[in-house]
Amino acid sequence: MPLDLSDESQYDRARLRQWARGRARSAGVDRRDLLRLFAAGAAAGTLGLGAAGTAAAAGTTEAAAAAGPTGTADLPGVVKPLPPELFTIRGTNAETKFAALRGTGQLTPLDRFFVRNHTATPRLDKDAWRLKVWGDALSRGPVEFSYDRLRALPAVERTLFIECAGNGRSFYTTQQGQTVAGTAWTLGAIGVAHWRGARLSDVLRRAGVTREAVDVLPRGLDDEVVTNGVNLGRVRRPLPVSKALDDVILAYEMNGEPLPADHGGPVRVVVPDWIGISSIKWVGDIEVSGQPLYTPWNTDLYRLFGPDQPPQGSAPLTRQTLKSAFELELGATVPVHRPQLLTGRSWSGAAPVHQVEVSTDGGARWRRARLHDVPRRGSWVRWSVPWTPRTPGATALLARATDATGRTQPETAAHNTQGYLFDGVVRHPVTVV
Ligand SMILES: Nc1nc2c(c(=O)[nH]1)N[C@H]1C(S)=C(S)[C@@H](COP(=O)(O)O)O[C@H]1N2
Ligand SMILES: [Mo]
Repeated sequence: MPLDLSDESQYDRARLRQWARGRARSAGVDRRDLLRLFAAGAAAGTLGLGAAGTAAAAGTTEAAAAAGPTGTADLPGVVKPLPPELFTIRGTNAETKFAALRGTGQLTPLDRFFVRNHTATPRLDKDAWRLKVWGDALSRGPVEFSYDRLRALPAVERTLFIECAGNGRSFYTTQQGQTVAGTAWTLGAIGVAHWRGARLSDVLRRAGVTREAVDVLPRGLDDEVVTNGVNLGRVRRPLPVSKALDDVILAYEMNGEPLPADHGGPVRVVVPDWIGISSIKWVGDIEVSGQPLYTPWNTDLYRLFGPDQPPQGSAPLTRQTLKSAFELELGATVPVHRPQLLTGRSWSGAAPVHQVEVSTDGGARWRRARLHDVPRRGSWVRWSVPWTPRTPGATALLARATDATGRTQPETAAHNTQGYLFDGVVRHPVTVV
């Protein structure tokens, strides 16, 4: 396949052109600036795009982002170590190896939780950090929250996954022979953590959110995203006010620890069940708007594009889909005639997963797996199946989940050009020797 799946930037640029043509009201990027930029042949970010929002909000973000990004030898831009037994590095990102989850509990340990960074992890000082809530749909705004003030609000705790919309993307190509753009994840762009934080709804109510509010736009304090000389501004994606007031968390703890830098410390947004981009890390300000807001992340990115979709793409993506993964390397070697326990995990953004079936003969016969967790919304279930391989040679292991809405993973996933929401049954290659 000649396509370079890891080249997200070329693809982003093409999409951005469409967006500039079609959108009059945008948050954080001035439409005229964008058009000038395109006319100038996408000269490197000289127009100062992305100095977004109010001057006050911009001031806040700069004050808090005092220190520059720091990285490790493993990947500049990521703070924690990324040993090859635990992670596969993909561009600026680190994918969790599912084999490294075998024997761990329901929660993904912090040392192996995947990292998806558009740029680099910023080092923020929690005492200098401020969250500014502003916009035209507040009766008591703008309001600022320090870390201590946020922690003084009533705390909520939930076990929830964060999963990239592109998780499983590489299987569109390897299983279905289709061209897709974006990071070539296998299945490890997901982690489950126990989060503790304040309710976004409590913060919005204290800022006097009005009935006119339509969109809520959290924005990260990490660097502005520049792709091929086009400055998209800081990472930000609007949430409908209904979701923002429902179950969204401003998290400051992950698995009982202060939120690690790579996962958005000191404070990130956690949006239950929705695609990972919704859960903005290093949140510095939140705009509450009486008008719908558009950013690159809800216009040309994170919608479905393709022949079956309207030209502007599907509606912005929200809930995650259904998947299953074995806790085993792809292409693992397993000994013949030796009894073993196959283990894995299944999850859905729509409902608890209550049934998992496994095939060890390439999909001819299926057996029900034993579930090791009580199925819960927003998390995954661990499962196992005993297996004694009888014949040497190459074969495929398959796992397919069914969630409480009655949906089962299909044999093939519906193609879209950016390879989002893969939900097909993965044929996991193994060799019996
Ligand atoms: N500020 C900011 N928030 C962000 C991102 C980012 O690059 N910057 N990446 C998003 C994407 S695409 C995903 S999948 C998740 C990944 O969260 P994690 O790195 O903690 O696993 O964070 C989201 N929030
Ligand atoms: Mo993502």
